[in-house]
Amino acid sequence: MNTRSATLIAGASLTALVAAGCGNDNGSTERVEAPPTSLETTDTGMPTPLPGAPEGAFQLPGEVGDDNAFTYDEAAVPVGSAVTIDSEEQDGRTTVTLNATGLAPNRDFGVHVHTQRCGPQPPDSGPHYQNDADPAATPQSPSTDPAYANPQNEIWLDITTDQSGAAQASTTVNWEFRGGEAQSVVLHAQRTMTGPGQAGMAGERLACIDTDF
Ligand SMILES: [Cu+2]
Repeated sequence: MNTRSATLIAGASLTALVAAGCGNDNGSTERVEAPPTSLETTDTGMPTPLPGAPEGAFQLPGEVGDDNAFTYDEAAVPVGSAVTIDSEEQDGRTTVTLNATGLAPNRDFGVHVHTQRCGPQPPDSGPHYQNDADPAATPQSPSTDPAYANPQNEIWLDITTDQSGAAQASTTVNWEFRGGEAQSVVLHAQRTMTGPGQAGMAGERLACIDTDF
């Protein structure tokens, strides 16, 4: 009986693979007959975005690729939701635009450009990118001085999603990025605060997307 249920599960997995567009019609029969370990290997080797998921779709940490987009909170940032970031530099100015789809509807997110690439843990993306770096900031105590942690010296792209979970934001600053020092965009749980001692803070990190600026 164990063998039979294992076969059924394998069959169900195969259906999922085919539905995801990753199956090979000609190989279907062979895959059904493959031992479960082989199917598991195939499963983890699959590209992770869901069927029809747009580029930049969020995944769970651990499914590491070249350009990661991790969700740390599947309720707010479901697997398969997506954020695309465009950045244009011209004449010493930079415009960054965000387009989001599939996020939790009707809620706020604080959004910023961070310095490090996304990792399995929310803090991996490091502090905010600043044009003029706050001399008082340390790795343990990031800048919360409004003279530095503000939307002219950092990139802030706070959003409020509509009822479908979509949102757009755009910001323009009077500087260009230093190459390689801004590597991700982080979605936080709250709108970004601006007061002394809390400027730039926006609650927990819900998701992170690798972005080369
Ligand atoms: Cu941030």
